[in-house]
Amino acid sequence: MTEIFDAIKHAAIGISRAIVNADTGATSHTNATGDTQLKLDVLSDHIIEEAFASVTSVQAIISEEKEVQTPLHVKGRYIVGYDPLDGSSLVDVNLSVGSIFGIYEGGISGANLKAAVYVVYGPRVELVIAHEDVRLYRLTPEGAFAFVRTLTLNPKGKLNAPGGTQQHWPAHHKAMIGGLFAQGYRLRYSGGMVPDLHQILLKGGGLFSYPATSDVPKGKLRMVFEVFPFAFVYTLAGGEAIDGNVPLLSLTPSHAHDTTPCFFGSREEIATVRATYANH
Ligand code: FBP
Repeated sequence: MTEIFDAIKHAAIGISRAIVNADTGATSHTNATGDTQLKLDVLSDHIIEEAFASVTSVQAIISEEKEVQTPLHVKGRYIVGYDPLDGSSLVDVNLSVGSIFGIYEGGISGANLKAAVYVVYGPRVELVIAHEDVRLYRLTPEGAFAFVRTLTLNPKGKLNAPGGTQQHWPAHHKAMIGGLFAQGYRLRYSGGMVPDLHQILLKGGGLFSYPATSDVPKGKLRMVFEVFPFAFVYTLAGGEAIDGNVPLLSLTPSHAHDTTPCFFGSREEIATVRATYANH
């Protein structure tokens, strides 16, 4: 596993440089989910592919930017599913973006996730590794990731990050989100799931939600590349991650690009979600 984490660290440094220096214009290609690929998405994908090419424990990689798996080493134990540059449209407005990695053993399902890593490219470059516990690292001027601290979620937080277009939220979801604000929760939503979930995790807790809506009935966020890795991080940090009813890590996609409604948070906020969604 260490060599996988090292490859991710290496790729993260390359991507952080690309964000600062590379062309951010759009390509004419669309990815498997139909989004227009930015040059930076493609570049980040190449950087990650190159970083994993020599890692013999990796059997295959699968990117949010590609339709199918890329086989690497037949005797490798792990499949790495990743989103090379999540929230990439935010680069042009100079907000934080991120890379997300799930390390699977024996097929891509929530239960087969063995570790998760994400990188936040913001004013600082930070990397979080969830494997046995959840650890925060920060990129130093010397180009190394220095350990900062172990991350845990409080049983209850103060932040609320509600995703999706409100016009399309179901009534029970709207009432739940309104109820949290009525209790004093503060809105924190940038539109990038990596920095939004990172903020909640570092500030001790709260709720990030991306529900089923009338325009995206199965949610927007992808299980393999986005949802499972963060479900692993939040669960290991002492929080919970559910689809409204069941733990996200109990789900198995029928296609690598499947999406799901998702809720990540501290235990109290997730109890509120469970109570709200019990009859829906
Ligand atoms: P992309 O993969 O197209 O970048 O979408 C992912 C994402 O940007 C998440 O990072 C974020 O949480 C979500 O979409 C925001 O969606 P919305 O603007 O609908 O709330």
